Amino acid sequence: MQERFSPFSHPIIFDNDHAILTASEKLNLEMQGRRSVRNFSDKTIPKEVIDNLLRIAASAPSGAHKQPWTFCVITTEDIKSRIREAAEKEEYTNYHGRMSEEWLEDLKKFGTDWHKEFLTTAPYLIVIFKKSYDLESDGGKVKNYYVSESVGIACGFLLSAIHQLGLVSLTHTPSPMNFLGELLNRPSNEKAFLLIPVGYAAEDATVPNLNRKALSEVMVNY
Ligand code: IYR
Repeated sequence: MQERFSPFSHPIIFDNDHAILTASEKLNLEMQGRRSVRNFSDKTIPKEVIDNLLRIAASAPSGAHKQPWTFCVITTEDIKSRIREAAEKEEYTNYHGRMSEEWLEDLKKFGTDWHKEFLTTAPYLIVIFKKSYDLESDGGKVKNYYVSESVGIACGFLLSAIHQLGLVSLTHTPSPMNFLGELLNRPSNEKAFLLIPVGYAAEDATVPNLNRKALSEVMVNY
């Protein structure tokens, strides 16, 4: 039988000296350059890269280590077109009455509308599904815990890794997202959580000018 515990060994050695502070500053600077991008190049990326990105995402912690996620990777043009068509249909309704005036006002600085060209341009679409519960082969339900927290953390790992490789992504939430489960034939225990196009930024890509809150506004020291 496998032992319940084994010694922990970190793959990176942290040394509390100046060099390490510099490394954390460098990582901070690199991560500050991460942006949500809506203008994608159609240039392809080796599938092996996506496989490794998803290994990273799937290494995230989860409630009771249940790993309550499924990552669907879409490259087939026909499926991308059907996703785009369905997403644009929902978004058209969102932008023409379903979203409040306040919401539309909040979105003005992003220049978004119901057109979702990136859904057919980006070489990869990753749709993350959360498993509210697990299904056994006999149809029995098995409980998962802190599902949204777990899947959210996995998506954070994924976005960070995509950026650190020099690629770009967008956290897209066409709403409602039920059409994704139907289109991709997902079982009833899976609910679409996020749709993330992944690729290179288009050469003429632009991003809105936004300011991040200062650390002093988001951190409270006790
Ligand atoms: N899902 C819509 C609207 C939208 C909502 C939020 I909150 C954003 O930060 C950006 C867009 C869309 O994708 O256009």
